[in-house]
Amino acid sequence: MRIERVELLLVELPLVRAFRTSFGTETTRAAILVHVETPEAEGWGECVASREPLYSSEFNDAAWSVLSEFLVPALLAAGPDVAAEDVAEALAPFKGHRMAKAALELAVLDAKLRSTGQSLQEYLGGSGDRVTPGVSVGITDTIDELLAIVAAHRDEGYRRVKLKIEPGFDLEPVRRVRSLLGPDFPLQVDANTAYSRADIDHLAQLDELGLLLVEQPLAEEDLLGHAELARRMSTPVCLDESIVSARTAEDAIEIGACSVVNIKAGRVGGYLEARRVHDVCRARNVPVWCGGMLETGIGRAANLALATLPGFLLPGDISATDRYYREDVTAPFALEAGSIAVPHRPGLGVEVDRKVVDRLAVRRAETSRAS
Ligand code: OSB
Ligand code: MG
Repeated sequence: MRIERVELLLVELPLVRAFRTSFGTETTRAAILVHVETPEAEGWGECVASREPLYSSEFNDAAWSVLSEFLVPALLAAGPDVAAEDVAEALAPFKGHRMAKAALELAVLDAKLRSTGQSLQEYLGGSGDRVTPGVSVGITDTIDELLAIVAAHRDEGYRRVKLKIEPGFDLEPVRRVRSLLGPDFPLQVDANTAYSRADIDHLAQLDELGLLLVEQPLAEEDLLGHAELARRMSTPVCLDESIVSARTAEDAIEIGACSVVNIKAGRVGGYLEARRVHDVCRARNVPVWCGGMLETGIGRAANLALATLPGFLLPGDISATDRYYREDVTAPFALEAGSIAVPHRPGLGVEVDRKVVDRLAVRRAETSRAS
């Protein structure tokens, strides 16, 4: 790919409903979109960082800075022709900033696939026409409010619910949702690192609620704490924040810190590394599922493709567009009979509406190849 021009656009999309987690409340998603132009095709990528470094250390201003000052120049300097498979290596000298790197790699990959006519699903090695997603439900002020939201999602056709929990909003709300949904409905919880090793006995009480898994209860770095927790509870422990590469996935599984892995391409530095995470988990019979970061249609299209790889054995956080946004930068993804169609057209398989992007953009930058 000869990349002629790279554009960064920070867009703001109001959320249909405020999304509260143990780390904060989001009412608007601010996302950096990456647009690359090559003679053959354009490509789009999305950075899953948000405004503040609350989920992880990455945040939009840092991602913008590292992209414009270091990553985009390094990509353009990597030669007139750079393959999507070489992007990660060209960016590797710069430590961390995986979400920023993933966005740039996805844009290059999309351009390449659009030019060769291959879908991202086919390129990644996935198969199938539809994905059965779950829905991630934020913390609410009251349990009644939570029950109303969960009931509405169940009635829309979602077949797996994930509840956000935090100290003070855990056993009781989950118990009430369990009795609303009945004993067999797939239900799981996500603490986004809100607990400590001192809470292990408390967390073990979740065992009586028949959960699919408990996601990232302890700190990002606390693999041994998660291993201890996994020994002391029967509910499978799943890691999200802790898994930043195929290497960390392998290590976490090896020491018994998790028996399920949430894969987010942004968190691990791109869709190619995400596939490697999938591969190491699959080789060890560890089921994976596709996490979400309130993506626009760009990241959502890519996640749908990723979620069709064979090791994705649990429903992912890839809900329909209307669970997040009234207006998106692509055509909406709809839930039909409990599932969402996977794009099959080249690249991401979706058209980005440039007019909407331009209207929602609050910041822009562009870099062109010098010669
Ligand atoms: O921990 O999975 C998470 C959203 C933002 C940041 C972190 C997380 C989430 C979600 C929402 O749970 C998933 C989605 O529907 O996009
Ligand atoms: Mg999570």
